[in-house]
Amino acid sequence: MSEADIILHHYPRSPFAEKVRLALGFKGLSWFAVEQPRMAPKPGLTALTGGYRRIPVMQIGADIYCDTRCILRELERRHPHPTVFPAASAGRAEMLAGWADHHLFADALGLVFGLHGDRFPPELHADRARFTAGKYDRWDSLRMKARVPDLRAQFAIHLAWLEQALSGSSPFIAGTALSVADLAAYHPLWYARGNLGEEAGLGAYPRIGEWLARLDAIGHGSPQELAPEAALTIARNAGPAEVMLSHETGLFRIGMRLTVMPDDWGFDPVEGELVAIDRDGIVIRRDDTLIGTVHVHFPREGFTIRPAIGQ
Ligand SMILES: N[C@@H](CCC(=O)N[C@@H](CS)C(=O)NCC(=O)O)C(=O)O
Repeated sequence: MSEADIILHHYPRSPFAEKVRLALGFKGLSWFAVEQPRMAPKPGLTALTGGYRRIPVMQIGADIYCDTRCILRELERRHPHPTVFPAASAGRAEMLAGWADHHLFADALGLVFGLHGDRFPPELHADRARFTAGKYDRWDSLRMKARVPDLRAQFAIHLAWLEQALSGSSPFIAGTALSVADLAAYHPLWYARGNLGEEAGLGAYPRIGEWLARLDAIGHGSPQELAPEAALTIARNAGPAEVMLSHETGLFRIGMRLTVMPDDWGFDPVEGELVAIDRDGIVIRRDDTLIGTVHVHFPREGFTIRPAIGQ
């Protein structure tokens, strides 16, 4: 293995991981797959991130990329062809991806748990109730079931929008070329279809059906299994790469201690020293007794940044 190898921390049934696996496939990349648990604790993951437990996380040597928005941007920087950020849909594709990652994903998740929550162990319900701090009806099966009719109606509206967006001259959601909007809209439907089969109701939307088939055919590139301990050793033996963000600081001084935390779910703050920040991303440095120095990268969008206590 080399320090530039892509390692994806994931688990097979994770929809957000599927979004990245599809990008890896589209770009025709080889990568290493580390399977992480689907609930906390995830010691082999949080040792790298400093507390962030969401899936997926991408690791390249001692650089740790959290959140699919940040992961896709970094993949694009390192492997620009073929692009998942075509110029013709710049901005628009990101906006649509934000809608899909939240609204479409919430419909799919709510339907899967509302219809078949009993397929998942009670420990998972309890974990997700803590993870989302009470959102999604506290993951209470009865309350989730009661919301199914509303969710069906919401899902139908969102699917109808997609069907319209895929009309005639637009084989992809934001136009003639695949973009992050397609990757983001794909994973909730992949998840709904995988868990609900025909009950997901996708059969009523022929253009979505054709579009899904096109994306299904992309595949995942060439993954190879890697043990979690091996990924930690790679981080320990590597040094963080040169930082590519501009060092624009605004409110924050380089070197100050900060916490970075998602603003929607998975409220685990990660503390470290500011290395770089710009409009789109932030990099913090962590010096860890187990794995040495790592740089942890986050997007700005969807994250809150605060001075660490005592700053
Ligand atoms: N905005 C995040 C969302 C990630 C996310 O919520 N992932 C789910 C899995 S699909 C998760 O971490 N669930 C809890 C868990 O796996 O522990 C991203 O784009 O990466």
